[in-house]
Amino acid sequence: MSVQPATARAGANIALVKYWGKRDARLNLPAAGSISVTLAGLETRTTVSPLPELDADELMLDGQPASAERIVPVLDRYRMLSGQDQHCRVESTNSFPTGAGLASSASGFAALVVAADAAFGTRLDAARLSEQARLGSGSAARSIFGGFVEMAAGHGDDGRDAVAHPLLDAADWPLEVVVAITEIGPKSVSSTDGMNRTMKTSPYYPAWVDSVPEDLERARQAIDATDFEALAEVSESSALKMHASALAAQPGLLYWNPATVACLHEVRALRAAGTGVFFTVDAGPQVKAICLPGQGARVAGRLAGVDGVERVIETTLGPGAGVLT
Ligand code: 2P0
Repeated sequence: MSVQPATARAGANIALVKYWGKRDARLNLPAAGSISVTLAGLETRTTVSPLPELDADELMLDGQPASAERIVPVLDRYRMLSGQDQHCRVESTNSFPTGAGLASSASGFAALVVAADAAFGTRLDAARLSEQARLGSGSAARSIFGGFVEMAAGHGDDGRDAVAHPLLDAADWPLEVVVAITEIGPKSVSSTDGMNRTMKTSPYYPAWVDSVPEDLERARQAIDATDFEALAEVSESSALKMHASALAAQPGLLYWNPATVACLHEVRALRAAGTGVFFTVDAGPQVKAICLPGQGARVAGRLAGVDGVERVIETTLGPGAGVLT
């Protein structure tokens, strides 16, 4: 069988119980589990095309030639699994700004492994696709699935059990998400480097890791009961603890700008006044506001008016990664 061109899409995801730290850097094995929501509107579309004349893999990212360094190991594994020694051109397009703390590596690697699976005809099941995505980027393992998703830290050394699984479909609790962009442009320190520095130098890192299992249990129960207030409490706490561990690294990782902090206060003021909304922040300055169904537009309007917010993106929870053609 020959390698066929294939296109896949995957949504970005936002962790509510955060992933920050690895137990194995080579295999991207997380030090603890995480829980996320997959988004509908922020997505990557990726086409993998075999090109007989190529003697190396090529990457086009948002229409521009880019380094293939991080995708070659992914394609190498598909070449090994399928027994086909074919180099490929990979064309990947994001519907949102790349490298701005909006998890483009998550949707990017999820779309890539699903497109490569179709192109090479390997027909991996969802758990194995999640494993392949994790090897590209830890958070990508979660974007294989839609709605509410849990990533397991796993126990083994080979990473086969460090994969994600779905907790609840988006349709069963259609929360809305507003992203407040407070700074356009790539973030100052990548997640990989930031978590590495936190692991090596932050005195709070062990306490952070120890606190995650209880947060996972609280979040699972909140999702199971569709209890928004309980999910709000555990999610804000997880985000703030993750940033506290990073702030205590040497030198400290300060991902926030003044508008980030202003948005956190705005979200808390909205919630205190009765709006169903809570915040989370990843390794960058953008604020993600998770809203009860029907409340996204109101939250977007308020965050758009915060000093320093460049733009807001409104979206909903969405499906897992899938093949388009
Ligand atoms: C998360 N982040 O749970 C956390 C919170 C950012 C902050 O997963 O090194 O790009 O490729 O595994 O997946 C971003 O980290 O890092 C991330 P690698 P990744 O969403």
